[in-house]
Amino acid sequence: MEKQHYTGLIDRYRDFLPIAPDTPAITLCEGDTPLIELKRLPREWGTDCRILAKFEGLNPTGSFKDRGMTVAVTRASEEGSRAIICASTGNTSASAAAYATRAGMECFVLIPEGNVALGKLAQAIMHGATILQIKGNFDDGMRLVREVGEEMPVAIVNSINPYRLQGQKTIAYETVGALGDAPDYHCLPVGNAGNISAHWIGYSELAGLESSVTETCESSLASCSIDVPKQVDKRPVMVGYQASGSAPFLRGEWVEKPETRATAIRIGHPQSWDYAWMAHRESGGWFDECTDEEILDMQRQLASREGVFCEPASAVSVAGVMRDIRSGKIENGSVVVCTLTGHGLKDPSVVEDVKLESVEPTLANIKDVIGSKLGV
Ligand code: AN7
Repeated sequence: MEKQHYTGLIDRYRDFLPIAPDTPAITLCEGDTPLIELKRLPREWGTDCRILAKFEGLNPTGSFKDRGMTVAVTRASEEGSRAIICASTGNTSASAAAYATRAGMECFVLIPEGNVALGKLAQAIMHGATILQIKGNFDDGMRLVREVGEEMPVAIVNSINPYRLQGQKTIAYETVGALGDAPDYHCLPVGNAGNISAHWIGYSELAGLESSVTETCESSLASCSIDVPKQVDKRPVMVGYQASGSAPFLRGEWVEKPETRATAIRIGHPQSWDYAWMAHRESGGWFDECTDEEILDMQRQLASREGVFCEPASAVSVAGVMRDIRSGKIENGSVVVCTLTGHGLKDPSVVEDVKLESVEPTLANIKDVIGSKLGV
């Protein structure tokens, strides 16, 4: 029967994903997110670059992780796994917990004590995951997950699972679908570095070009020989931005004690280190870093001037783009896409310093405030 409505990534892109025709998809109708053109900020910066936000916060659990998770969990379920496991700075755990529930599987998540945004924690709890809060950071959790995966019957759904990257490459598909071409630049936050690698796989496939990331990644898939028809002639320059306290790609080596208020990307040992460098080299791109202050300031600007509320980690992409446009590194007239990886509602603590005052419920009080704001 023909599908009447959008039913998720796997149904839409099954031919381009390592999923057999008759495998039932474990889905929450992820993907198909909007590409929102920024209007006010580019004008203020005096640029005629087009800047578009791929707003991944509108996925079912509020981040891009759902794209990878639908593919990884569909495969794990098909292979008969009873349980999945991940280490997470928050979003992966929220997504894993939701998709495990869809699949009727157990979900175990390792999270760093004190450094996961409240909304993400609420999701993992509400979806019924078993939460292992560790006195350590994401990198410690990741090491443990790798070890336990060798000894226990649990499928790892971190992005070291190549099916995750296969799902996430669809961000590139949708971007090209919306623009009719690849953008000149695709900019995004880099933590564990799976997403930048996945974007590069997608763009390379659509351009009919070889990429070492695609090759290496596909060779680690059980059975995968995907032939995507060529749709565009070019690939974008890939630009990865990190938080200064947590910027191994800028230091050129792993960072032992990563720190940043953007907890989603508080990662010192990126698992897709080699892939991200391949994308960097093959696209002629670069990595750069922003301070927490720059990140939080841009998060606020996107919310208050563009109407787009993303989480702190996501805002690093636009903070970096602003600087690179101003310096001329990104030339005037370019088409720039920024992946806004997660929703601002995930982390309500960004407003914890704001104290609201209550007033008596009188018409005069309300009119006073409106009058002074509007100058009438
Ligand atoms: C909002 O949830 O690693 O470079 O464990 O949540 O592919 O790791 C989250 C990563 C960017 C970085 N933006 O992506 C996790 C986790 C948001 C994120 C990233 C993350 P990668």
